[in-house]
Parts: sequence; structure tokens; C-alpha cells
Amino acid sequence: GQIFKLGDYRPTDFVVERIDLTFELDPAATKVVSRMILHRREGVAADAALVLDGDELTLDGLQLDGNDIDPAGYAVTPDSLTIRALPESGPFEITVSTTISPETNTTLMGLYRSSGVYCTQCEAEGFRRITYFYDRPDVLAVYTVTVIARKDDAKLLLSNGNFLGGGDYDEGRHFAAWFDPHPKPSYLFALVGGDLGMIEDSFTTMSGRDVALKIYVEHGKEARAAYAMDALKRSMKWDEEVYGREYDLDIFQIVAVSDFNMGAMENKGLNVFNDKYVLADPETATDADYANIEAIIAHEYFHNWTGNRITCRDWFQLCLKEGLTVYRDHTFSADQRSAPVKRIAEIRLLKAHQFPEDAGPLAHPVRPQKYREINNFYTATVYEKGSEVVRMIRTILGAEDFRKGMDLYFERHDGDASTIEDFLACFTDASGRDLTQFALWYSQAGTPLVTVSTDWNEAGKTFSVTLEQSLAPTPGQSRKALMHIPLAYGLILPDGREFEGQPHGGEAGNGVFHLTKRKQTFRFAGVPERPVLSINRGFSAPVNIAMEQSIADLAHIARHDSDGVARWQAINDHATRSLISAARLSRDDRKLPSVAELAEILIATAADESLEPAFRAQTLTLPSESDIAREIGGNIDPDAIHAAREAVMKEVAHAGLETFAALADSAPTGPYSPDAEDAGKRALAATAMAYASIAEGWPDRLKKAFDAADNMTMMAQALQLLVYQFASAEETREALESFRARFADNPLALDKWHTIQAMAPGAKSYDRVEHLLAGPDFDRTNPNRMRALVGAFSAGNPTGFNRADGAGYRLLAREVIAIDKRNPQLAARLLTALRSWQSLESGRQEHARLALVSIREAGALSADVSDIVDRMLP
Ligand code: BAL
Ligand code: ZN
Repeated sequence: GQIFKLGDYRPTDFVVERIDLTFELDPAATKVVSRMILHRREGVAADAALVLDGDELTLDGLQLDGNDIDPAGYAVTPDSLTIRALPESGPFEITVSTTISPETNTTLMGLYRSSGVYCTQCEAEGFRRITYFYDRPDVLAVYTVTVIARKDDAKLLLSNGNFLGGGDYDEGRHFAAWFDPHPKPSYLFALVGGDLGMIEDSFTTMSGRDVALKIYVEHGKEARAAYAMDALKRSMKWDEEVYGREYDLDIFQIVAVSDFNMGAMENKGLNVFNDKYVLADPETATDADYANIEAIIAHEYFHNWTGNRITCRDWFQLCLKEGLTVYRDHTFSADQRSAPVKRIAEIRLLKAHQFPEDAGPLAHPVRPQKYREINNFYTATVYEKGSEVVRMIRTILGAEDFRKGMDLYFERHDGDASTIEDFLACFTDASGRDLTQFALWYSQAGTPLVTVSTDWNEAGKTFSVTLEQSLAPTPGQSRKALMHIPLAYGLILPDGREFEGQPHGGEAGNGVFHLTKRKQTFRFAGVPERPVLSINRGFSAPVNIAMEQSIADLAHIARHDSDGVARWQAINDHATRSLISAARLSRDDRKLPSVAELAEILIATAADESLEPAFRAQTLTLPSESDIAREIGGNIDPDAIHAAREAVMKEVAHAGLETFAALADSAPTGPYSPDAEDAGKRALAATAMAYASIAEGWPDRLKKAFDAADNMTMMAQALQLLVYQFASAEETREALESFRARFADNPLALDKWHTIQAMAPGAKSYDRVEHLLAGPDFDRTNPNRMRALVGAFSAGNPTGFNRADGAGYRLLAREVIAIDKRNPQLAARLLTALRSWQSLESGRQEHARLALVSIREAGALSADVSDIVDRMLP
């Protein structure tokens, strides 16, 4: 396939000023007429042709200023339309007619049907499946959209912008017209047609304008959209207060659909959401679901300024909108909830998803320099690491200059299709800070390693910190330049106070070391006693730290650090160390040493009522099996890791049984509230339940907890513990059956039922997954269901998926090959579960390699899947 390169950017030869689209909706044959007003860009040769993108299109008609174009004057294929002999100057009108079939469009890109609802997904390159167009983000046009449909086929007709009018069209048909005054790229186009329920509200902006807010869901599910509406209003307010950003249309609409490749999509004024991120009530949604809804509603809303008003020049700049908008939604959630707890969850997620990506064959820079299939770059690196990079800019500049830089960005680039260079220039201009070296974070892939050593000179009362950076080669980047790494730090004295003096030897200020050379030593003078170094506080830089710190020092940080995230980090580091050594011993079938010290810290944290419950829950949650595998790095035996983690949990559980048993019953009673405080209490109770059930061996008490649960958070936890710990118990079978019967009509709850079983540890879960795949509840055409079963099994079940005989890999390969024929994006995404295959022990590695080869040899692969396979196989 074709390779696209960042350096090849060139503006289009023609400018699209306006586009008027008319749709006559029909499931099998929707007619699309696009009338575009264009002009030749200044300086472009008079014989330059207009070359528009298409994807599986057939052309019905083509006119220039209302007259049919002679077939000699153009060339058309399903993928492109080339029109020659166009006016040298002045505007002209091109009319393109196409017919498309939404009901047979299984890719979920372009215009398709989901449960009878017409909807669109155009990012990144879906608009070209609707009509021939300059389907690229730097072509901004003003859209008018008229939608015509049979009333009994689509009662409701929506598109971007403000409603112009509508009414009867002809016998049995009606129409609606929408106008979006804000020029936008085609990927932000949206259309929805169908019969949906709706809730509405309004928001008065800071300048006093009233905005109508509407959320559309399937009939009967309206009440479950209330939390999304609440989150939307809080997001609108927050963006005004924190960034001075006001909404810019008369109406903001969200439509929830049940078949969607992504989480949601920020189409201008008409967001389309995966219904998983809209629908919630206590009976069917967990606290994590509520938090995700809040975050994603905010994310898509914040895109209105970071993405829509200022968009990307090309898809290489994807992180310009995604990294920045993730950063904005992270800070929003931190403001709405507990900031340290939110940050801990972010760090966990980054390390679980982005670090492995950066360490394997799919590693790419935050701003990639080349791609074959852009759909494969909606990654943890672009999103999550992209957000960390913005966060580092704030750390380097400070809050005030960061805000000045953002203000300048909004002022300077409103209406533009911009680049990372444009973005960084705003911070440099606002602060005077040179960000040239820092910009390497956008171009160099891989997670830097910072090796830290300290030296205490008792006689001289000096303490020095030596930092050394390195960055391993990644695909296509064998040599790396030195980065600017901002590392927040603290020196904690024996009495818990912090040493305040400034170091010499390198740039440091506001508690941050700026590591810019290969190796730097920061020296502190006049330190009264030997301090303990707390480094990379709050995870100020997305790096790995190598430091030989004693358990006593970690415990000192855990007790005294002024930063909650650093306290958690210290305990987590301690736990990681114990788990790694247990995994090594378990692999050699050797007896595991006691983890009494770790157990004591965890139990003390669990019982410490001065700490917020959500923080205690995070601290009690041991590093996952994948976390341990990542830290070990290579020659991974997932079974040994699982056994070690189980053994450590068991010891902690036995040591703290009383504490855990009491906490397991401490979930709030009374009416359910999804707020952070109650959610935190439930998280603590749920985590304690995991420990207590291990120690007690209680299927019966878990079953009672399951039966008694009046919310999904506690119910799902009890069910999960039953399935994980007592897979063959009668109680487990009964609970699974009762859950399935109770939620037979609720696809999102049934997704959970599949996921819990898919993630049950052990080789036997493979059989269960095969059984579920063949079961009556399984629907391969629904992406949520595929992710809930195949995705959860392959990305979230290390022992099951990595079965030593390779059956898990073969299952994934088979499903990827099958789903690729319908939905390439989904297939490619599922396949990335194998991204760390080279870090497995040799037997499993060979099975994984053969599975990848079997995909490659299956033939007729999509660009999406072949791109991933080719990058994963050396
Ligand atoms: N732009 C795709 C979905 C999202 O990141 O908001
Ligand atoms: Zn986004």
C-alpha cells in the first residue's frame, strides 16, 4: 500500500468555499448530491486538475456550473475523481451525484445503519465513502445539508450546525435543512436519521446566549441519558471558567448509537456516541462507566475548540487535537473528582497501554512521520502520551504562562488547520521559553529511561542527584537525540519535612529538575540530614526510572511525601519489586519469600481513615499481571506471573483479613450516587472484597453480596470474583445465569457478562470463550460485543490468551481474519493485542508468530490489518 509521509504535505490546488449536500435517504440506495463552490488557488497552473477522493463510490452525474461535463473532461474510479478543464480564475460550481448503500456498509465508516438508525462516522477518511471530495483536514468549507427521507423510515433528520427549517417534501417524505456557519473539514460532517427518543435541556453561555442541548437515544432509554446531560453542562461551564471558551452554535446535539468503532465522535454541533458512553443508571452501569461517560462527554465537547475551531493541517498532526483534548479532559475530571486519584488512574492506564506500545513493534512518535493507514494511529501514544506532552509543557512553563500560551493559540489559530509547530510557537511566544529540544517529544518514539543515583556527604552536608537519560531504538529510529525531561522532585528529611534549598549543576526551579543533557548532577548544599529523594513526582514525565532505592526509603516516601501520587507510587514500586522477585522464583518452582513488610503497609493504608477511600483502593490494587510482565521486560511466562501475584495477594489477604472483611461491607447504603465520594467508598469495599474472598475462600458470601447488590458496581465485582476465584462453584453458575436472565434485554450489561468470563484467569477460559462465541448472545457484527469478548480475552486475560499451546493466539487470528471482511478497523484494533508478542518466552513466541503469519497468508486483507501485521512481523 501507499505510504504517506509528513514531509510530503502540499496544499490543495483548489479551494472549496461552500458545499451544499442533499441526501435522499434510503437503506439500499441513498442519493447524495454535492454542490461545491470552488476556486483555483492563486499561483496554481491553469491546466492543474481537480482530484477528489472517493472510496468504493460510483458516480451518477457530474456537472460544471450546471452543465454535464463531457466524459473526456474527467476520469473516475471508485477511489478518485479527476476533473480537467476548469476555469482559470473566479469561482465555479461542481455538482457530484453518487448513490450509496447504508444498510450494506458494514465498515461503520461513512453513512451506515445501526439498529435502524442512519448515522455517519467520517473521521478520519469516511466522508469519501459518501461523495467525492477533498477528504482531508485542511480543506475547510461552510456546509449546508438537506436531508430528505420517508417519514416512516427516518422521523428525525439531523446534521451539523443550526436548524434552518423543514417540513413535508412529497408524498410520504419530509425534509430538514441544517446550516453550519463555521468552516469545517469533512471529517467533522455528520448526519443522523431515525426514530429516537430525546432528552433536552439548555445552557446559558458566559455571554448570555441560550444553547439548546439535546441527547438522542433509543426510545425507552431516555432516563439513562440524564448523567450524560449533567456531564455536558458541567463541561460547558468548565471550559468557560478554565479556558475562557464559549460554545458557538444555538444547539448542541448528541446521538447515541449501538454500533460504533470508536468511543465517540466530535462532529461539529452533532456528536455521535457509542451508547456505552451515554447510557447509565445504577442498575446497569458501574462507577467506572459513569466516570468514563463524564470524561468522554467532556472530551468530545472540548474538541469544539481544540479540534473543530482549530483543526489539524494533516493527519500527522492528530495529536494536536487529541493529545491536547485528552489533557483537557484529564484536568476536567481531576477538578470534578479527586485530583491525585485521577492522576493515579491516568498513570496506570498510560503504563498499561502506552508503555507497551512504545516498547514494541508498533512504536511510533506522538506525531508519526509516516503511515499506511491512518485509522491505525488512533493510539495510546497519540492520545495518552500526547496528553502527557502537553502536561509537561505546563510543568515547564508554570500554570500562568501555560494559560497565556493557550490563549494565544486560540487567538492566533482560530479557524486554522494547524501544526504542532504552530502550537509550540504559541507557548514560546507567550513565555519566552525555547522549546526546540522539548519538541523531540513529538518526533522521537520510545519511553526514555532515566537512571538516578544519589550521594550523601555527611561531613559536607551535601546531597547530590545524578540523572542520566537514554532512549532505546524504535522501528525506523535507530539513533535518538537527547530530550528535555522535566522531573519533579522533593528531598524528604528524616522528620518528614522537605528540604527547600535550590541545587547547582543544572536548571532546576519550582521543584523540577530539567534534564537536558545525557548526564547531569544536581548538588544541594546545607542539607541538615540525609534526605530521601522523591523523583518524577506526579509522574511529571512519561519515563521509566531506574533507581536503587531501599524499601526503607520507599516507605519513608509513602509515609511523608506531600504529593499523594508520589506516596502511591512508592508503595506501588515496593509492590512491583516484590511481585517481580516472586514471579522469578515461581518460574523456577522455588518457594516465595514472605512479603510481610508490603502486607503491613497495604493493611495500614486500607485501615487509615485519614486517607480518602478511593486513594486507599488504588493503593490496595496491586500492579496487574501485565504491569509485572512489562517491568520484567522479556522472556515472559504469564503463568509464573499469575501464580506469584496470587500468592502475594493471598499473603496480604490472610494478614489483613479482619480489616478487609470489615471494609468489604463498608459500601455506602441508601440511594446510589455516582459522585466521586460514594464511588470511592465502593471502590474500597470492592477491593477489600477481593482480598477477603481470597482469604476466606467464600463463594457463598460472594454470592450473597451478588444477590444483595443494588448497583452494578458491587454486583459486577461480586460476579467477577466468583468467576475468577471459584470458576466451577455452583454459586458462580447460578450468579452467571441470574445475571444473564436479568439483563437479557440490555446489551451493555450483557457485554459485561461476556467480559467477566473472558477475563477469568487460567487456560480453561479459552474453552469458555469459544463456547460464548458460539452462543446465542454473541453477535460478531457489534463492535462492543466483539471487544467485550474477543478484545477482553486477548488484551485482558494474560494466562488465558497466552495459553502455552497457542490456542488463544489462533482464536484471535481466526476472528481477526473473519471480522476484517466486514469491519477492518475493528479487526486491526483487536489484533494489536499481540503487540508485545516478542517479549514472551520462546515457546509462546513461536505460537504467536505462527498466528501472525497465518493472518498474513490468509490473503485479501484490508489495508488496516495488513499494516498492523507487517509492522508486527519482522
Ligand atoms: N476524534 C475521534 C474520537 C475522539 O478522539 O474524540
Ligand atoms: Zn478526541
